[in-house]
Amino acid sequence: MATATAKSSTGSAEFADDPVNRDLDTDTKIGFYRAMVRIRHFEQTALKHYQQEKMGGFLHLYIGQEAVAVGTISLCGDNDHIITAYRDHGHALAVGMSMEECMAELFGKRTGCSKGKGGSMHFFAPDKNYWGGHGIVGGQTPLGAGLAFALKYKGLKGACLCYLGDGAVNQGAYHESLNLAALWNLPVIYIIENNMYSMGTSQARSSAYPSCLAERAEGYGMNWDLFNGESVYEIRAKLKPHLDRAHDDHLPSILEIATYRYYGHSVADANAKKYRSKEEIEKYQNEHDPIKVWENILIDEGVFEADDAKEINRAAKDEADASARYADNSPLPDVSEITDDVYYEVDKGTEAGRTGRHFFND
Ligand SMILES: Cc1ncc(C[n+]2csc(CCOP(=O)(O)OP(=O)(O)O)c2C)c(N)n1
Ligand SMILES: [Mg+2]
Repeated sequence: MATATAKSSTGSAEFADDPVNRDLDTDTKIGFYRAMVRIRHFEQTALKHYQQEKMGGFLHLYIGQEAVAVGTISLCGDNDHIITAYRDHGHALAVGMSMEECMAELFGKRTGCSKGKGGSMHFFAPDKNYWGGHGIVGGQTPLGAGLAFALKYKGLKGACLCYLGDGAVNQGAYHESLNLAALWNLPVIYIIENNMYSMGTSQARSSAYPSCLAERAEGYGMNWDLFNGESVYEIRAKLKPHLDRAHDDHLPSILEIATYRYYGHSVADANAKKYRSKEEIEKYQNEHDPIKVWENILIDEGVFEADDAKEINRAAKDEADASARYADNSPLPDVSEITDDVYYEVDKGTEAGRTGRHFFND
C-alpha cells in the first residue's frame, strides 16, 4: 500500500530509470510530447470555435491534465480498455482517434465519431477499445467493472482503465463497483484524476477522507496509490505494477493522480473565476505544466531541442486548424436519422428491438 505523496512534488526526471522508462527510445519519448501537444492544440482550437458558436452543448477542456491520459494509455496493450467521463477529448486522442472525427463530433456533424449526435461528452471508438465519454457523474464506473468482467470471462489478459473525477468518488454507483471489483477480482483500475474541483466545489468541501481519496480502497481490501500527474515518467512507473497485477492476477486498484485543469469546469462555467484564485492557476501553469515539464526533461536529456518542440507545436496547431475546416465543411446529420443509433436492438431489428422485451417473453 502506498503512502500519500505530496501533491506539489516537482515532476522531476527521478522516474526515468524505472524499468518501464529506461529503455524508451527517442521516437517514443518525442511521441509522448507530440501526443500531449496535439491534445492541447485540439482543445485550444475547439475553444476558439465554441466561442464563435460553431458548436452547441458543453465543452469540458482537459488542458493541464494531458500527461495523465498520455502516460497511462501509453502502457496499454491490445486487450486493455479505456472508459472515462465527459472530460474525454484527451483520452480519445491518446487512444488514436483522429482530430477530424473528434472535431466534427464537436461541431455536431455527420462525420463525427458519434455521427454528430453525441458532442463533446460522447466520443467513442470501440475499435480502439475506447468506450466513451459519459455525462452522468460516476456512470462509467460500473461499466468499467463490466468491461473488466468481460475480459476475465473471456480469459483475456487485459485490464480496464476507468477514469473518474475527484467529484465522482461520492457516487453510490462507484462504491457498488468497487465492492464487486474486489469481491470478484476484476481487472479494473480506477484512475481518479484529482484536479481538486468538481465544478466549483473544492475537494475539501465535498469529500470525507482519511488522507486522500484513493485510500478508501482500504475499505475494500484493494491496492491503491496516490501520485503526481505532471510527469509522464512518474505516471508510467506508478501505473505499471497495478497494470501487471490486473493482467496477471485480475486484481483491481484505485490510483489517485494529482492534476489540475486550467479552464473552468466547462467553457460555459459562469463561476469560473469565483472559486479559485488567479495566482493558483498561474502557479500550476508556470511550475507544473505537464507539457513544459516533459519538454524540459527531453531537452535536458538531449532528446530534442527547443526548436524541435516549437515545430511539433506548429504542426499540431496546423492539424487542429485543418480538423476545424473539415468539421465546418462536413454535412449535418439528416433529420431522418434522428432516432437511429439510440438502441442497438432497434437498429438491428432484433426480436428484443421489435418487441421491447429482453428477457421475459411471457
Ligand atoms: C449524477 C450527476 N450529478 C451531477 C451532475 C452535474 N455535474 C457534471 S460534472 C460535475 C462535477 C464532477 O467533478 P469531477 O468528478 O471532479 O470531474 P471533473 O469535472 O473535475 O473532471 C457535476 C456535479 C452530473 N452530470 N451527473
Ligand atoms: Mg474534478
